[in-house]
Amino acid sequence: MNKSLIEVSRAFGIKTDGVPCGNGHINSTFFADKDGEPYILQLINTNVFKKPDDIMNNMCKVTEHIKAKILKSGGDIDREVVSILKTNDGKLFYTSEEGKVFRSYKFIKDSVTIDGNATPEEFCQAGVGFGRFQNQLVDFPAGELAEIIEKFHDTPSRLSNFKKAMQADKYDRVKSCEDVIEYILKYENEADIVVKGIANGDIPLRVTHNDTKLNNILFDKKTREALCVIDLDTVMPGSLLYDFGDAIRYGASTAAEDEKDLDKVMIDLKLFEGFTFGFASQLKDSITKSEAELLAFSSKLLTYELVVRFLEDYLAGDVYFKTDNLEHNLVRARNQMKICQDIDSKLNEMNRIVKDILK
Ligand code: ADP
Ligand code: GN1
Ligand code: MG
Repeated sequence: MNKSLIEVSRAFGIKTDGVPCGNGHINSTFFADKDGEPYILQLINTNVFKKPDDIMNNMCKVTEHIKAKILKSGGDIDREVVSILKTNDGKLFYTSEEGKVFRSYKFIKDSVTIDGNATPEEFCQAGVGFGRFQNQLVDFPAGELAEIIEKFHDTPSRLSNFKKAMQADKYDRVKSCEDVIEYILKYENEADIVVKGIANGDIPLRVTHNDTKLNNILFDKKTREALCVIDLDTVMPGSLLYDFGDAIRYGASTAAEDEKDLDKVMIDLKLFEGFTFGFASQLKDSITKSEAELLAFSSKLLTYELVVRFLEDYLAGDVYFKTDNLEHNLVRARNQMKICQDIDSKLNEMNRIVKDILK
């Protein structure tokens, strides 16, 4: 790694000691510096993102589009959108001698990510941030974007991958997770509601972020207002419901995604209300009736999808998500299952909150 880091630093004209930054499950992120200014250096996980060219071209197009909007509205392009640092020879990423792929961005100063629990006000700001991001891309020609990971939020396709891993049971793990398998199979009939809606034209296809975890948005350190949406690898055509549901499943939970004590894991309705309010403040005029009807349900669907994905990875031998121990993915799957169950018991109330906010 160190040899790579020296070589990569030279390619971008930056310095880094390889100090890690943030808590992503996919890429590896490091603090860096260029002429006294802070930067981020990121090792792209090419096991997940197999075509770095496509990712960086998408990212370039999307950030340029957003930049133009920010300039028009008198905003600050140094703080409100990701700025890619090109290599010394003008490339969007660098492939090291050992075949590792790196990119670099400006580190957005005086910003923070929230890795623990947000307050309802902060989570409302997250809603504003992700809603604004989607609004900034409302006129972006979706056909210009490469599909980075095929069928990323296609829950039935996730289910079918999970079933294959279950049948193969390569690591003899099925017997340790029968409770979760039973849960997944019990609700499989709900898995196709959004993909079907998109296919038959009921739900509009938009340009969406697709990975709206709370730690994928930067907040202003002082004001705690939403500043900039980051982690743009999965920006591609999708549904507004994916961004809403994924943000809720992660950020409105009362506990971390890998909390083992399930009594601590619930959906906090104040957080749900906060995010919904912020999100709707940016998108109220464009949310369609069919999207509004499924908004609360999308929180369950996206949580269910993560039960399926974490359990599939557990059964396949932990090949996708970064894990700290052999049970990490199973713990995450049980945690997400508890959120699904809690959403089920609160769905009527969540629908009422959505209706109230959108009226
Ligand atoms: P991953 O795909 O692994 O989740 P991210 O792009 O989300 O990677 O980056 C990981 C973390 O690094 C973020 O949660 C955030 O804390 C920090 N980070 C990333 N980009 C920036 C940036 N431009 N400015 C400040 N912090 C950043
Ligand atoms: C990954 O990269 P990160 O940590 O923001 C994953 C998401 C999952 C999430 C679960 C490209 O997100 O889809 O919802 O972990 N990203 C990818 O925590 O698969
Ligand atoms: Mg991230």
